[in-house]
Amino acid sequence: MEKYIGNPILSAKDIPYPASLVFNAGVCKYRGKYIMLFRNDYGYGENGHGQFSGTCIGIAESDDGIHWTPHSEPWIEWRDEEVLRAYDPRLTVVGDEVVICFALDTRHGLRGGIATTTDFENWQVKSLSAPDNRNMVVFPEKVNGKYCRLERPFPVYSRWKDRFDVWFSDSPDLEYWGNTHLVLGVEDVPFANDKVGPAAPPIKTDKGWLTLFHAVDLDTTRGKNGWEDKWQKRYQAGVMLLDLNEPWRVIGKCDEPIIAPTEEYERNGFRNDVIFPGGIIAEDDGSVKIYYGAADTVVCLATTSVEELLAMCNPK
Ligand code: M1P
Repeated sequence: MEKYIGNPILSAKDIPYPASLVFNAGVCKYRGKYIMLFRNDYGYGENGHGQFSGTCIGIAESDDGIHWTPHSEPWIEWRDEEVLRAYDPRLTVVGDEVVICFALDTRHGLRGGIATTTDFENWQVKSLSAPDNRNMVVFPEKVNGKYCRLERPFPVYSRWKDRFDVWFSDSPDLEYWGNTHLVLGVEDVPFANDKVGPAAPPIKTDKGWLTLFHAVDLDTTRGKNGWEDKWQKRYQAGVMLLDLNEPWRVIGKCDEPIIAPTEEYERNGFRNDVIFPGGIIAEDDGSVKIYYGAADTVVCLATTSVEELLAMCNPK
């Protein structure tokens, strides 16, 4: 795993409209171009200390997946009587369309959204989950005739406050979701004590579905950390291998983080020590590009290979 020497690959200074934090991007390779949708929290301090005046999703394009050109306008800013904002997009090419997963803050809870597009100009919302749920990501092909997704609901009554896990559901049409299974619990990850959640879309290999997750540990001795008054968590990236036919079954998993916050741009920002992968591209030569938000402030790139990721998954 190598962090790109030119990191970050996208940050607020590159954006031709108001931007404060540019992070947590989804990326796909579609019709000959790399496309990125990224989160932009803008207007820092305008609504009081530590507040942003808005969040939008921006779009950027690239010919090589490394050098990016943002469009002159945001892609969407979703705000209405019920929805407060949309953010943290993830992109999966399924057949000839792109499935977009995103999180929505609403007046009645956090919802996971799924939409489709074929041109990034017109898009149709297919489903919005019941609250509270987010970090959804869709598999690149159907399994047993169904679309599949990983997700991270927020069960606050049964597992005390922060104890959030990775779950699986499937759907005949991206609208109706069921066949729900627990995939990965916080207790299954030695470097998490708070939550684990889905990251970038799974990659199909002959050994299984290779997929990243974020793993969060909380340390209350950390004190003030980042721009926020109090931030005591650390986000790191892990990888696991899921069964090809029963993708809720973990058949391999890393024992240590595969991307940990070590660099200045990961250790210091709005929230220090956050690695939040949302995009992955498996290239034809076996190399892999991983896109991750660093310190909730910038978009970064790490490179590896399918082979190396598989080797990190110890059989379970
Ligand atoms: O600050 C770290 C992350 O916190 C939230 O993620 P989660 O789903 O784990 O609660 C989100 O605000 C995410 O964007 C952010 O990177």
